[in-house]
Amino acid sequence: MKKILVTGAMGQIGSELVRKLREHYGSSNVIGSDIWKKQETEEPFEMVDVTDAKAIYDAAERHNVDTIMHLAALLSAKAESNPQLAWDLNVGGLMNALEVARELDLQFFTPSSIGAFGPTTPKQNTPQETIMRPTTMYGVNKVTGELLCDYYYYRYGLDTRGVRYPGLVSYMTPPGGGTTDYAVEIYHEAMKHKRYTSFIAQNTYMDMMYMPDALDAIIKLMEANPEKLVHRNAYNISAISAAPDDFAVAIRKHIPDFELNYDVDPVRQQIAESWPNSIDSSAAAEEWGFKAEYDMDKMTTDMLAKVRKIGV
Ligand code: AKB
Repeated sequence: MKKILVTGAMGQIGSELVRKLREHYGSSNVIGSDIWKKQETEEPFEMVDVTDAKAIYDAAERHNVDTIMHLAALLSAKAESNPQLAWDLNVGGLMNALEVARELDLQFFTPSSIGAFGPTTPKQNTPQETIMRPTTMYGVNKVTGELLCDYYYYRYGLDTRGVRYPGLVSYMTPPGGGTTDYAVEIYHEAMKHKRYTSFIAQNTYMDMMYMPDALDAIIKLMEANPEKLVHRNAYNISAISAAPDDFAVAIRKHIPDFELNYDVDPVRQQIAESWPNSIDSSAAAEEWGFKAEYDMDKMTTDMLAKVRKIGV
């Protein structure tokens, strides 16, 4: 049975991942950690600032974990507004977590992102291995992270694994500070006001995925036969390539008078334009059986039902 420390457990992925892992491996075997928590946050939970290597070490050792899932990070738009903090948290925090994993010999997962690609990367069906010259601090952090994870695998034999996430759509915890955040906001605003003003321009395509597929991918990858993992750090994975209008079309099947307008944010638009339109997930499919269950319509039906239920 696995015992896992999750950093960034209060974030968009972390909050749902901890829940899912607890269902899968048992509550006491999944230790959430972050720099803050809610009153109702369930134990086991540790207050851990990932820029403090000793805090990660102490939490991992105290709970005798065999795996770290390192999620604590600043997203792309926030990273652009504070590049120094982004480097310290996204690269410094990762380096600290990797060192703890090396010292305690732990299995290690951390996500990269479509943000690791840049304007010179092929835009359509972006290959697993291709040009990676990102023009954002977040992208620089993510490429560095992929290389660091490779380094720890080749140099120390550490069992590091990772995926390149697209924009993630979920209802439980808002993303905050990402370029793909519009894909979450649009559902909440559709439900509340039957209209949304997108900060990403019409016809700007990016990869997207519904959270249940993103969580399944982590478990599947971490349980995969290591001998099959040729591209172990940072597999392209995607479910949907979409522009804002594609969300509107899907939402109108449930809310026919939904209105979509545009008020483009130049910073996030520039980031979006530097990323691929659609990425090729075939290496993940071949090497560990990645398969997304949710397409745009299925995701939209579920997302609207969940947003209605929680009354946001
Ligand atoms: C962001 O927009 O920054 C993230 C990502 C694609 O990594 N959602």
